Amino acid sequence: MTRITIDPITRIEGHLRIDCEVDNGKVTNAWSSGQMWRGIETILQGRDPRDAWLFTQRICGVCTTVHAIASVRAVENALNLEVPLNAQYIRNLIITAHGIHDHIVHFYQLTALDWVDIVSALDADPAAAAKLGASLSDYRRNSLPEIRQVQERLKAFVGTGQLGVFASGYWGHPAMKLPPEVNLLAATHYLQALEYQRIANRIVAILGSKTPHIQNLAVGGVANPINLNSQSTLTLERLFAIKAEIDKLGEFVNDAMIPDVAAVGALYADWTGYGAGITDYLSVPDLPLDTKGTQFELPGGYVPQGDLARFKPITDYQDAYFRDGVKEGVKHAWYRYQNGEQARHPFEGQTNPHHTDFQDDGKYSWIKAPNFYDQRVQVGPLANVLAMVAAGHAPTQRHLNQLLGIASAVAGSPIPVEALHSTIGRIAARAVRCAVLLESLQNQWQLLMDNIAKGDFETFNRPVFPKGEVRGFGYHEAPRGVLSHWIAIRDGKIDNYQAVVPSTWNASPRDDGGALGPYEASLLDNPVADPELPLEVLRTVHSFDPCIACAVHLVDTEKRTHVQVKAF
Ligand code: NFE
Ligand code: MG
Repeated sequence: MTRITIDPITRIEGHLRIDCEVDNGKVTNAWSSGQMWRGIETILQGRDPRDAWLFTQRICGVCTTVHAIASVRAVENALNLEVPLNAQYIRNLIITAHGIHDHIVHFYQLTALDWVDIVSALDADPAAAAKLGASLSDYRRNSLPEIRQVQERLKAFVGTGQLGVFASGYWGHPAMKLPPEVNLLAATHYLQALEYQRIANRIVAILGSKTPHIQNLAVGGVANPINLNSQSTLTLERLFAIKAEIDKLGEFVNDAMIPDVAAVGALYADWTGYGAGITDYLSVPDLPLDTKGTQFELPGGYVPQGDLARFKPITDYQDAYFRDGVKEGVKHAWYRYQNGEQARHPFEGQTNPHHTDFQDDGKYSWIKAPNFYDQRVQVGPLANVLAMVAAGHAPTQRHLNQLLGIASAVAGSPIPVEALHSTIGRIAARAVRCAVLLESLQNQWQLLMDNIAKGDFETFNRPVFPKGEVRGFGYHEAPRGVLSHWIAIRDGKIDNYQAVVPSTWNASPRDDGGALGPYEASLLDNPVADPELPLEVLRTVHSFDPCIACAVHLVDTEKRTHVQVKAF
C-alpha cells in the first residue's frame, strides 16, 4: 500500500490537499482537505445586511458574482422583499454569462490538459486534424491554416525548452491515450477558448460595471437605471452590444466545446466506469421569472441515487424542503461548535476555528461537512443536468442528446445517460449545461427587451428593516453547484451569516457518521498507474471543478509574516 499526498492540487482556486491510499494500482481510501481559512462569515457580524454582498463576493475570484447574488437573495428572503422583473432579468443575464465563461474555462484551461497531451500535438498532421474537426461539426475555426498556426506556435514554445504554464504537465503519461490529431484539435480550441471566455465575461462587465466582482447589485434589485435616451444608463445601444456578444458565443459552445467534450469522452470511454462516488444529487432552480421567485427558467431539485423517476423538485424561494434539509457537521473539520459537535442547521451555524494536525481519523480540513436530510450529496452541473432532465426541461434534453449522439458515433457504440455517473460524465454534463445556459442567456435578453418595451423601467425596491430578528436564506445554482447563504438580522444588523457553498458540499471531509464526502467517495477504485505521477487522481478531482476559496470562505498557527505590502 502506498500513501500519496497531493498538496496543493493545481489548476484550481485555493489550496486543496488530496491524500490517497493506493493498493494494486487502485485507490482504496481518500481524504479531501481544504488548507486555507478566511472566516468571511465572522467578518460580517454586526454589519449592515445591505453591504453583505460586497463582502461575500470577495470569497472567490473565480465565481465572483455568485456570492453577491446569493447574498442579496438571502436578505430579500428575510424581508419578504420582491425584486422588480427588470432586475431579475439583469441578474439572470449576469448569472448565465458568468456561468458560460466559467464552464468554458473549466473544460479548456482547468481540466483538458489532464486528458490532452500538448506535447503529442506536435506530432500531428494538421490536415488530418482539420479533417477530423470537419467530421465532428461545421465549426468555422477548424480551418487548416488556423490549426497549422497553432501547431507552429506550440513548436516554437516547446523548442525554447521552456514550457511555461505547461511545464509540469504529465506529458507522455501512460494514461494519455488520445491520437496526436485529437490533441492538436483540442490544443487549437484551448487557445481559442481564451477569446470566447472573454466575450462571455464582457457581458458581465457591461452590466456589472466591471468583472471580476460586479458593482451593480443592491438588496431589492440592481443599480442599473434604465433610460433608453440617456448615455449614462442602460440604453438600447448597450443592450444591443450585449446581444452582439451573445451571438458570438454560439459557434464556440455548440460547434467546438460540445463536440470536443463528446469526442474526448468517447475516446476515454473507460472513464465512464470510474468516479461516480455519491450518486444522490442536489441542485436548485435558477433564473427567476417573476418578482417573488416562484417561477424559474431552469429547474432544480433532489435526485436520490441517480434515479430520475424519484426526482423531487425544489420550487420557490420559500421552499421548506430545501430550507429544512441542510446541516453542516464539523467532527472532521477544523471548527468547534459550542455545546458539542453535533451537526447544525446554518441558521444556528457557527464559525469557530479550531486547528489541529492532519488527523486521518479526526479533524483534517477547513471545509465543513454539509448533508441534506443526513445524506451525503453531490452537487454541480451533473446534479443540475440530471434534475433538469428529470423535470422535462427540453433544452437540456436536446443538448444532452446531441452530446451523447456525437460521443456514441465516435465510440462506435451507444453511450447511455447512465454513463454520466462518472468522472467523464461530470465533464460532459458541464458542457451540456453551458449550451443550456447560452439558450437561457438569449432568452433572458429577449425577456428584458420585451419588458422594457412595455414601458416598465423599474429596477429597485427599497428594503426596510424591522426591529427584532428576521431570518432568510438565498440559493443560487452556481457553476459548481448549489450555493446557499443564510442570514439572521437583528435590528437591521447582521447577527449571524453562513455560506454553504458548492465546493463545501463536494470537497467536504467525512461527515459525523464517517461517510466520505463526494471527492473522497469518487476517488475509491480509481486506477493509478504510477503513484509518483497520479494523473488519474487529478482527473477525478478536477472533474468537480474544485474551488477551495469558495469552500472555506488563511490561518497560519505560527503567525508568520507571509507577505509585506507597501500602502501609499
Ligand atoms: Ni470559487 Fe464557487 C461558489 C464554489 S461557484 S468557484 O459558490 O464552490 O461554483
Ligand atoms: Mg460556510
